[in-house]
Amino acid sequence: MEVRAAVAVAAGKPLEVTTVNLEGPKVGEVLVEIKATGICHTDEFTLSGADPEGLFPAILGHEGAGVVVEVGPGVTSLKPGDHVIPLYTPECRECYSCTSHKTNLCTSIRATQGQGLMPDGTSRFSTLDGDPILHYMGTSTFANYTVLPEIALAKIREDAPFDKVCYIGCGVTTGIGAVINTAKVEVGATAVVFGLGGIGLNVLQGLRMAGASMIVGVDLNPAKKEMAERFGMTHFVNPSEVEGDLVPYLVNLTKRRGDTIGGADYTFDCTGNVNVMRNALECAHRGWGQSIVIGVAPAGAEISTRPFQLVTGRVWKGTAFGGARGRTDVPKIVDWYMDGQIEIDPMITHTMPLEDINKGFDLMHAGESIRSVVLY
Ligand code: NAD
Ligand code: AHE
Ligand code: ZN
Repeated sequence: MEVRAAVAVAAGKPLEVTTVNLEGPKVGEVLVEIKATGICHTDEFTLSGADPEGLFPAILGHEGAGVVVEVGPGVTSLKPGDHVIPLYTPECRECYSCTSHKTNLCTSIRATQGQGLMPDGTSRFSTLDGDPILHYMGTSTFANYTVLPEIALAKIREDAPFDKVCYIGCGVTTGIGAVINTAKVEVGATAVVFGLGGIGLNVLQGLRMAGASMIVGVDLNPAKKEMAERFGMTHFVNPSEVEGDLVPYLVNLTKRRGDTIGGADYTFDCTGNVNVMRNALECAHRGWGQSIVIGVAPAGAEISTRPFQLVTGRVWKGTAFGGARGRTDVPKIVDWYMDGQIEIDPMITHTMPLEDINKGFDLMHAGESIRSVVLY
């Protein structure tokens, strides 16, 4: 069938909105009509050329929601009409990783997914001339129809609005999951969140849900302060306004009564900047502070710190998709939203048709949006 898609033709070039061919679902695959998709910083990261796994031409997008149109042979858990959220971290429930129950990083189709291909090693997308176009993160939600493996779809309730719950496909789950699944933050904890964008705000609301007592937000853009306060931030720090080094400033700010050292129980990097990651680790409390890396750093970037930081009990951890097992956890997060336990609407600051998708990237570059959502 012919579908409308925003194609990433080359690194650093705007997406080209055009008509492409999409083959129907093969064994174990599902054709989904995408109704809405968010634009995450990771899409920008790959489009910029900074992603070591970035391949072109490809159809980006990994934060979608839609409806099942057709299922391929062997698909048993989904049927046409089901409402779904695509999962860039699938959940096969059979591989060594899934059955370990130690990680959400299902490995059953990761190799082909990283090559922009379906599990059988081919692409379903092509140009009208028949040249292949690659998938991205196994989801390719910047197209109004896409094909995914059955194990990469979470079935969700039908009364959930696509234009909001698409954000659960990445940002909401990543931020809240980093707090609940990865850090396992306890009531009364102190926390510092670096980067108050689409991920950082969800870390904030995760911390609020977990009952953190002090939630410090750090961002170079002062315009992020107001929204961050709405999502639970108790103290705002703009590094460019801090006299002296940021780390001792934050260590002192998070010092509790009776503590002579200071430092936060939990810190989170939501910037992808390796210098920020180091600061985040080093302002975690001596002896037990955990620092969670969420941001995705460019090809070639490396983190560093004095090993003494770890010897003295700080813990450096990372998280992908907030440690969430997508088919199991995503429907529950949709319920949280529908029940009013988490907020999404204020973070969706802009919506646009697919034709204007590049404006969403412009708004992100200008720091003017939290989430832009493309409505099909
Ligand atoms: P965003 O652009 O919405 O937000 C980034 C924020 O960081 C902005 O508010 C910006 O002003 C701030 N910032 C940039 N440099 C800073 C600095 N030096 N100090 C303080 N603040 C700074 O991006 P996002 O969508 O929130 O994504 C954030 C990061 O998380 C990206 O690297 C993205 O690729 C990554 N990400 C990771 C996962 C995962 O599963 N691990 C999931 C989604 C996104
Ligand atoms: N391909 C990049 C890394 C990109 C990355 O870290 N992706 C995150 C999700 S970001 C969502 O916005 C992730 O889930 N990673 C786990 C995985 O298996 O890809 C690189 O550096 O090679
Ligand atoms: Zn994302």
